[in-house]
Amino acid sequence: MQLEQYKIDELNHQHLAKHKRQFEFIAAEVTDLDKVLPKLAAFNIAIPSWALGTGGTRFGRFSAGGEPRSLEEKIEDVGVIHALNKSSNSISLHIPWDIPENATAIKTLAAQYGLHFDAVNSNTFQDQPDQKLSYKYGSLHHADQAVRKQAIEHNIEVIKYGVQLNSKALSVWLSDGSNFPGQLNFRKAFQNTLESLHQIYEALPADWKVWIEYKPFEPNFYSTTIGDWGQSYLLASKLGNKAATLVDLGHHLQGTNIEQIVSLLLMEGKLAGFHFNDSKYGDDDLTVGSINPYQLFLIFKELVEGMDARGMNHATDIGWMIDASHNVKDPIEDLLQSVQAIKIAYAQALLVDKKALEAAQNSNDVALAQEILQQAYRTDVRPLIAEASLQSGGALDPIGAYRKFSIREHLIKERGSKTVASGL
Ligand code: PSV
Ligand code: MN
Repeated sequence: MQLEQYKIDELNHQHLAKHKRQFEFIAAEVTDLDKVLPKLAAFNIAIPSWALGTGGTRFGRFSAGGEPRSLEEKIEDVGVIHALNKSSNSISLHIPWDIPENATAIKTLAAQYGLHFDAVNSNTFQDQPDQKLSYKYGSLHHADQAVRKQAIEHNIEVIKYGVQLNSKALSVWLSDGSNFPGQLNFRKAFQNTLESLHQIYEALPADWKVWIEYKPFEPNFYSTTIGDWGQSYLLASKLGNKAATLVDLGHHLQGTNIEQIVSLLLMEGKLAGFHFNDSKYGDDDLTVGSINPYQLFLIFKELVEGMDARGMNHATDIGWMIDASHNVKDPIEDLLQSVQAIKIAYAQALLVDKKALEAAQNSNDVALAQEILQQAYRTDVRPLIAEASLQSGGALDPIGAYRKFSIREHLIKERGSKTVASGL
């Protein structure tokens, strides 16, 4: 379904007076408003093709109804999200869950919604029905060269799909690891992974990157071959400057200082991008900002400072993406909430008084440093985000608009209540 602009404009109009009051109140406090608003308007977060259906656990999966049945319908759903928030202008495909059979037609459809294609993701963590060799004991790290070869060829095929779609990066997450001590020779597993990634790296077009994601556990519960940022960084450094580390917020053990990891990767030019989500226990894939919004803010504070130090463009020089699972929520609502949470953290990070913070740090004024950070964090920046959305033609309140237009009800009518989208 295509959301007509006039409907969004009409709805915005009904809430305009209230919005203007709220916006003017906060705008008076922001020193660089003329710089902050365009940055917020330019900031986009990619939507993964596998997050448009309801997720689930191994115990069950409950459809939201009206789930997209094809890649085309997934693109339509991202189109709805982008029409409402003007901040989700790309989609990231997971192969073979979403194979673009006719790339030209898919690109044309996406363009109708103002969308392009973000990184393409390979999948060597599941066996496909027509697959010769199994990934039960891993893929790129496998002891058997024939399995490694099959996994390398799959990644090269994914790059080819990506080239047809004008993607610019291959995102690799391996589930390779071991379940019991003694199962694996760590050094051999690492060397095999490096050698396999090297062959994939060689197949990258000149303007492409490979993003190496890490994760400490699941589905393996004793070791993971790319288990943390150190292992990912080591691989990325050995491969060369087209390789960098991808940080998925859920892929850390409890208490890990993610903002410090981000800051150092950025300093070394090795931060490829993000998979945003939130978690309380492990890789919970909860809505971004639903559990620990302060951590998200602290991450963005490092991002803004680190990107500015390297003269990077906030909107385009890092891959921003959501990687979440919505077991009980409407996936579109969850994604809208996630994008809003990311933009809130970003806006708060833009408000940090950098000079004052630097002075406090240099004089070891710990209390003042905390005050400065929390002054920004405790600012209600939502009217700034609403204003940026309004100026770009989006909704002042994307979720409110989604509900007002009864979009899920329309999708159920069109697609049925028992559809199941491809993905995990
Ligand atoms: C693995 O948990 C992961 O975070 C990787 O990014 C996969 O591509 C994705 O989730 C699959 O759902
Ligand atoms: Mn991920």
